Amino acid sequence: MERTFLAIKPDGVQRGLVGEIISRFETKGFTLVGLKFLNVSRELAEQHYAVHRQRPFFAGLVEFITSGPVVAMVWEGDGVVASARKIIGATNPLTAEPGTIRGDFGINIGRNLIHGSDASETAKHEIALWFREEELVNWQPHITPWLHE
Ligand code: YYY
Ligand code: MG
Repeated sequence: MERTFLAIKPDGVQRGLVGEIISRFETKGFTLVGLKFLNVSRELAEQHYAVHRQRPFFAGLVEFITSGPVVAMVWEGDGVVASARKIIGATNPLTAEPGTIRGDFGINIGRNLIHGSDASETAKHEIALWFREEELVNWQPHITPWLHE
């Protein structure tokens, strides 16, 4: 079963949007398999955003993501990687479609509320970076027959 890594960034936590954001994935029908609330170390932040190392916004991004607690999550379901990216919306909240998390709650690219893995391979890498295997819960929600034929 496909999995993705999502993280509610410090702005989402500080603005009291944790419940609202989790709700979008829960009501869609995806399955929560990992959840933790943590202060991100500089080392983890730099590893997580390693692909952006050379970009001008990298230092500010690491500063921001380590500035307050984040909610790190793993969600499971068919097509969850691409679907979660749609639910999250475009990187810049100003141009993100209304109805998406970023489109509904943000106005600035440096405060875009949530991270979501961009591909299945990236998701595997990010899940391993943020979670130990025993922190992930394998379970079968009772609602499954009402979501799948
Ligand atoms: O995957 P996504 O979060 O939508 O965007 P990325 O292109 O991977 O960039 C990661 C992160 O960096 C983005 O969520 C905000 C920040 N950022 C920025 O502050 N300024 C930019 N011009 C581009 C990205
Ligand atoms: Mg990205």
